[in-house]
Amino acid sequence: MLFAVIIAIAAVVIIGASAFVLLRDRNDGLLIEGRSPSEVEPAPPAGDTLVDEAPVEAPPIVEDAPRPSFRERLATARSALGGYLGSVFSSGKISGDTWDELEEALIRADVGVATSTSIIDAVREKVAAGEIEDTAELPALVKAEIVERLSGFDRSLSTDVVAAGGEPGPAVWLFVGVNGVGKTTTIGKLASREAADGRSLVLAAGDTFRAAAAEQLTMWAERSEVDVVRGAEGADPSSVVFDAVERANARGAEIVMADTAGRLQNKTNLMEELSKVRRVAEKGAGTVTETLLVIDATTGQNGMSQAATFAEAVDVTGVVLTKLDGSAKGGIVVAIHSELGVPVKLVGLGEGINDLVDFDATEFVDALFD
Ligand SMILES: Nc1nc2c(ncn2[C@@H]2O[C@H](COP(=O)(O)OP(=O)(O)OP(=O)(O)O)[C@@H](O)[C@H]2O)c(=O)[nH]1
Ligand SMILES: [Mg+2]
Repeated sequence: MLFAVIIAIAAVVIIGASAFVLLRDRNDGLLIEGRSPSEVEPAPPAGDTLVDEAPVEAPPIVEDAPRPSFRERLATARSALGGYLGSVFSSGKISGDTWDELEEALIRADVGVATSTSIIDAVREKVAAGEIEDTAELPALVKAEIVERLSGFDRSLSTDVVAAGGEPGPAVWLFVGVNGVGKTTTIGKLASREAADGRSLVLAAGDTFRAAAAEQLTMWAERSEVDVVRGAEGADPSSVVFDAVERANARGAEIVMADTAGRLQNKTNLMEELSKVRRVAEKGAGTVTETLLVIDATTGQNGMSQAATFAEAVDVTGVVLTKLDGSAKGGIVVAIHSELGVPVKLVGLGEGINDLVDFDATEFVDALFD
């Protein structure tokens, strides 16, 4: 009898301990996600093997967060620039050293050698003309020179197929760039924004290199309830884009946003493939009205060398500069405009669906300098 009671007590203790461990592990799972339980995406239905097959990290869901401001998200870039320029601006009377220090500071902030030199030459002329004498007055002059280099660009995203030399039909926006810069995420964010504005869209999963890429785009498409056209893994990306244009045309959709696989700019065959995608996008009823080069701002001057090669392969109409919320120093914005002559049209300020904003030169420069 006593033996039976001991067994029963032991069983209760073991079951209780197991239940405690199980519950604690579940809670840990939620905490590791870093989100509250209500924000965690619902589990896929049983039997859905997509999640197992595709190791795609779902972008974080911050659907309700307001669109961020440059000021708020450029804090890291601002403090980097402040660190480089602070001592130059506070050194007192302008001397020969001022120019060397200013040049070094601008180059360290990713403005690029050629652009830094041209900014300094312009500022020096004003100082020589007696406009200012003290370094404390330099920031205003440097800011004005930067704003001038960012001015006069058309940053709108065009759907004007006739202006682009085409016939009435879907406008195609092509997204290109090296691996991991944020092409697919940008399309996801932009699709959400354009769909909310009442525009009809079709997404083309032109990254056929990895099955996971189409999955990732499909997840974004589902969030915005827009149509997506996919091909088999390894399929010709041109044919996927062609099919998406056909579908858009049949449905009277206004825009096709075409994703492409990330590629290194020195891979000639892959750059040729991109030129082909662009050509085939216009074989049917579509007209490419935007070719957007996506650049990761944290890659600094490396992004500039990518840009030149991409611009040769496809006629780049604008740049999407992503990850400006990260460790980017921001000066690359100036280099892109003055060295490539192409405007930054959109800026990525985070991973969430609302973290894509139109580029605004004055707001950007104020956020960097103030
Ligand atoms: N912080 C931050 N992260 C971003 C931003 N844009 C994209 N990302 C992240 O960058 C990573 C890569 O994004 P993707 O959209 O998959 O990049 P991709 O260019 O499509 O990559 P490939 O298809 O592999 O060439 C993801 O973790 C995104 O969440 C941004 O503006 N800020
Ligand atoms: Mg991608």
